[in-house]
Amino acid sequence: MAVEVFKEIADYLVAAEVEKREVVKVTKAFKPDLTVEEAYQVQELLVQRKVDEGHRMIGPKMGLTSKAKWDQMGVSEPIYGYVFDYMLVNNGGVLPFSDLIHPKVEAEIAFLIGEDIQGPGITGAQVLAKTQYVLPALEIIDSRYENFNFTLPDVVADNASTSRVVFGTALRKPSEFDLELIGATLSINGQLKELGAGAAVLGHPANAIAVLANMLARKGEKIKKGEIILSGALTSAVMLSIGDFVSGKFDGLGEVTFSVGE
Ligand code: 0L1
Ligand code: MG
Repeated sequence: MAVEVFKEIADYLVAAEVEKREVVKVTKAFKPDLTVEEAYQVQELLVQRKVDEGHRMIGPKMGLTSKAKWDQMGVSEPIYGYVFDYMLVNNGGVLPFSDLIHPKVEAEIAFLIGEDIQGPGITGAQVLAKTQYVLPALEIIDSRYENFNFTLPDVVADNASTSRVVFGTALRKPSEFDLELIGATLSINGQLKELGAGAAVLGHPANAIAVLANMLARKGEKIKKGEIILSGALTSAVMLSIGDFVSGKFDGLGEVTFSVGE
């Protein structure tokens, strides 16, 4: 019985994404007592649907990894979701606004994983040892819920609001940086909107990847070699509008840009 409801919820959220329309949150429309654990079961069904439809997974992503995000969204723990190939936008490319509902952008550090990472008990230092490269990224989040209004189980079921990603082209060894101190700015149309440092992400972006490895281990899964993983936002998310030119500048990692088209 429960599994049928979970499938119905996954279909509801996939339809909202495909039809580009916001919907009432799941804890209001279906199940007020949905737990975080159940929400991950919904997410798994949603992710499986994308795989069955032929989409290639780029990797998991971490969300809600900073105090800024917790304060912004009224929650207090990290979550994960999954990025797929159809979500990729070229660096310097155009993001069609009409493909999305109410997108926001945030600056992140991504990790290209060089060796499998199997939790539990993984630390940030172990993640760094198994990371081939780090690269800058802009994540575009697009909650399927009205006004980005959700509880923790709602956002977990909704694949952590994952929508689009622009990866930068600079691949650098993590040993070349102190990722805790790395600074980033997020500007729109030449105006500084947000700024942050790596330490905003659970003290160090590698800590977020370690938390992910340990969360995946609870369901017998691991981080896999070759995955490119967003570690979470250094800043608050900024609303996008048609005509915006978005630039994220990362200390030592270069610039990532995109334009918002119609
Ligand atoms: O990547 C993120 O941190 C997004 C997590 C979901 C919360 C949101 O939609 O802002
Ligand atoms: Mg994010």
